[in-house]
Amino acid sequence: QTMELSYGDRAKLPDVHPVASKLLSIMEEKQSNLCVSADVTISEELLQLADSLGPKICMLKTHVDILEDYTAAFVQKLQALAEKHNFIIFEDRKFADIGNTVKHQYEGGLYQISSWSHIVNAHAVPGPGVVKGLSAVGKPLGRGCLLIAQMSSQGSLATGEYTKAVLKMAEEHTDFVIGFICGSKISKRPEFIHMTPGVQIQAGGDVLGQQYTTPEDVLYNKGSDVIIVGRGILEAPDRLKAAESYRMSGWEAYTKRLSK
Ligand code: 6AU
Repeated sequence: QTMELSYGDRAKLPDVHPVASKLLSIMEEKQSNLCVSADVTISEELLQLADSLGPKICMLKTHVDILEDYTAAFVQKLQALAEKHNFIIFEDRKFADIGNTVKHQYEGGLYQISSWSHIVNAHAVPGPGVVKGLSAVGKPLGRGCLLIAQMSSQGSLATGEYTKAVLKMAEEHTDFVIGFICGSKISKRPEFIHMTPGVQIQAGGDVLGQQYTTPEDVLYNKGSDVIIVGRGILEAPDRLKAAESYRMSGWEAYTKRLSK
């Protein structure tokens, strides 16, 4: 029976990636393992969400390619809000191509993701080249990457041996990969951060295959570190109240786990 390290302890591990360390420190300080998935299509609404929910979250996840009015000025404002409220920005781009292509997609194009997003994620399907390509751009900027080891959607192919291979790929690139998108804890290495989407107060799903589990299940039973919540908060009558309730149940489940 070994005592589990707290987020704060893990932030101080000698081999922890700087971005992972920053996130873990924020989690400890703000008592929040909540990442809000800001899946809205108007940039003003996204900024307003970031400003109002900012104090409750450790991280804000974006899908910039669903915005209908994206501008460079928008990301500057988002960065300012991340500073103001002390949260990490995670662009959920899900890179999944050969190294040379993802390098361009990460650095260039309309969005220039590497210039503003602290964290991005990638599918491991292409093999290690996808990590090497992203790392060529992101490492010099001090960015971090999550590998998608499992998915929350029904019928996901990211299971079993695939998940194990993703874990191995992560272990071979710890200078850039800081953790996973996953349903449960898959690595014992405390420097890795496990992040889980498909979370709502009530288990269930949507009509397009999304499957939901509860914060308690994800953080206490499954041993993940961060809950990623979109519609559970976005579709609530009072988003701030909903965010606070996810923050609180997330934090309670985590503290309960620590004293297991
Ligand atoms: O809470 P929801 O269902 O409204 O939103 C969940 C968010 C969406 C998805 O694109 C994303 O989480 N997501 C991911 C991520 C974060 O990579 C992986 C996955 O397996 N399932 C999932 O829902 O923005």
